[in-house]
Amino acid sequence: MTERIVVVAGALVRDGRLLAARRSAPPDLAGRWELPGGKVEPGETPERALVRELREELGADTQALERVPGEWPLKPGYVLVVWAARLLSGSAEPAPLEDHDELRWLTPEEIWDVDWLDQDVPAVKSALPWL
Ligand code: DCM
Repeated sequence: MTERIVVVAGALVRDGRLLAARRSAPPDLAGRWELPGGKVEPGETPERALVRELREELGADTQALERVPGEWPLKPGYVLVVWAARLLSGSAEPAPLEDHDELRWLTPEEIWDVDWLDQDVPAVKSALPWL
């Protein structure tokens, strides 16, 4: 059996803007932008993993809303899935606490102004209807 590690990322939308996060590590990904998220742990649902990862990485309380259709290969054995998500009322403002060094809330016109990770480009395209 081939292990398949699912990485879940959030299309976190507020007021018609999408949150983009600039990676600070590892060196080959640093400086590129991504939808924030991380690996789903064994026994964890993607929705719970996303909420956990966004709390760890951004210090924010979020809700996973619905799956963005599609899945995208990362490195061998890894696949990226995306959920639309929102900030819960009363959440702290997202901040780049770990893994990232800058955040931007992008309007639809600004979406392609940042240097997205290659594998995130089709995921971001698929998330545009949620903006
Ligand atoms: N990853 C990605 N795009 C994302 C989120 C993560 O390509 N939107 C990749 C980067 C890592 C792996 O998934 O190789 C695990 O992510 P992390 O290091 O954030 O747990």
